[in-house]
Amino acid sequence: THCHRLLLTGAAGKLGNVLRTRLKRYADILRVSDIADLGTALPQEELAPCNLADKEAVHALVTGVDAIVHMGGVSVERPFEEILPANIQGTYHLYEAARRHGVRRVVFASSNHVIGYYRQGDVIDANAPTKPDGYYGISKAFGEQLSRFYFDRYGIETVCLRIGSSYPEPIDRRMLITWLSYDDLEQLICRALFVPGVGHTIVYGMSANRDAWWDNRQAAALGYTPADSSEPFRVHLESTPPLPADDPAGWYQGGGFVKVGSFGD
Ligand code: 15L
Repeated sequence: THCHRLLLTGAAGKLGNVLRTRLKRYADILRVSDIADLGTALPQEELAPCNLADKEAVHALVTGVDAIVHMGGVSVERPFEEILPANIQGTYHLYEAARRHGVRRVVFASSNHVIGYYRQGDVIDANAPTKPDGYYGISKAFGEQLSRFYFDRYGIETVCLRIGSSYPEPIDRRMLITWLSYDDLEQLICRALFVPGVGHTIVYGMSANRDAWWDNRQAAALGYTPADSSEPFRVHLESTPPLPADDPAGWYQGGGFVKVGSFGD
């Protein structure tokens, strides 16, 4: 459960910033990367500012690392022109660099938005056909497919984490179901990094919440045993007003993402 040099992309992002302190436990050196300002290097850190859309820069970024936790890219629904360089070209650059520089394991931050157009209440596992709820979800489905290809062709192992809603606490009714605590996120990443022989695996990032839309036995097979649950927040969240019955955000697993776009014309 330890490696020499671990690369964390998206380290200045919402979850990246949380992982920046937590992932140090699992590596001698944590190389932290982002297009945004990373501040000053903390102990054990190597700062590596990088635009994922810049192929040569990504090759330099990946040189000398043992494993990658890829959190980088746009993390919400945006116009395709913004998703393309960061999420699609960027993830391609990362896998090409991993191949060229001999990296054998990647943990890819996918998202529940690859299956966002399933209905709330439907129960699916990680083998269900994708139903992305926008360009962001499509880019994450691309990352899942790309990593599948790099495993089949080159043997680079990836665990894709279809993260639900990773926040300090669940903050709306949907998150009673989709919430992933930071401790559980850390545990899942640790399993994804160090369990031998994962091949190419897709798992859901959810805590041990009472109700689930996702059958997460692929995560259980990695030894993931979530410790947290949204249950302590239920009484409060169920006292907040429900969404109107005609609001699609309440129909689909992707929630409000199904309403974002079409950006412009
Ligand atoms: C995501 O993929 C987003 O990155 C995050 O901001 C949340 O909105 C989350 O999904 C969610 O579905 O709650």
